[in-house]
Amino acid sequence: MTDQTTAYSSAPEGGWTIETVADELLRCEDERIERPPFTDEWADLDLDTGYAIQDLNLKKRLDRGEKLIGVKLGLTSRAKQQRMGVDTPFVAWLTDAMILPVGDPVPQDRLIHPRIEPEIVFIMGERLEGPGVTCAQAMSAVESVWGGAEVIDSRYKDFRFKAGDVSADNASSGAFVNGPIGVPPSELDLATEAVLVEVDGQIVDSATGAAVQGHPGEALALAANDLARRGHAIEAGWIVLTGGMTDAVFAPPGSSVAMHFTSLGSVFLNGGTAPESTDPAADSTTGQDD
Ligand code: OOG
Ligand code: MG
Repeated sequence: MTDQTTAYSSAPEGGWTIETVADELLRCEDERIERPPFTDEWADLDLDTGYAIQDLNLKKRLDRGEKLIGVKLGLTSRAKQQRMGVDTPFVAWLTDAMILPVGDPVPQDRLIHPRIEPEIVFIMGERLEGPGVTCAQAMSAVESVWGGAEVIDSRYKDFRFKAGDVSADNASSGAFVNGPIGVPPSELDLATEAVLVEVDGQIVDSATGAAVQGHPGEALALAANDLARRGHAIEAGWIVLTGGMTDAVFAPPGSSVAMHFTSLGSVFLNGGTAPESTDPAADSTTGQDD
């Protein structure tokens, strides 16, 4: 994809550790390097080890000035689980560096191979602390519901990973943007709220909120309960991305993606232009031919 694709590090002598994987993942993110999954070399890198790596890198993100603004769920729909070959939903961190201002193009200059997926997004009115949180309790802590688009970007080549790899990689976090309308949860039926995914003028996929754990509130409850195991609560004011409702679509330079929600409006994302460090010939392509 870029001229940097071979610049990943091989396993240190003695094998990978939580610290060395964390460093390598953040370096790959900062330098736009894709690499093979660590589980190729470290078979015991499981979900919880991945969480320890994720938490270490959250600390580094905060130390360099980013602010923690919420959480995202990964692999909460069958569509995502089947495509990625991982069937465990899990939680990762959102910082303010991942906010994509409305109207901005896909930030190709800081991403490796972005893909976009539609998500139901919550803004929390109250703190939500597990364990034992139910869907109804979770929904009563929500202030508003939004339609959103997440721009995911795996540090793993071809998005090939196991649960431990992807939890370590902060669930392929990249950027996200919210739609134009936020409503109180009582104003709509989230299970039947639908989305149409449009790429370059064609509708390529669709789903309803029920695709996400039966109801996106179940995903929120799952996040609260999972975070409780890790000593965290979901705080008032946080943003929660409940997980891709459909498989993600590619977002190359020059593409045009829109997510049309039935009640929550449309989110439009322009694929932007190729970063200067990549093949200069890419400037003259539309992204559709490659
Ligand atoms: C993992 C990221 C998962 C979602 O909504 O399921 C995620 C991936 O697909 O690379 O953000
Ligand atoms: Mg997502």
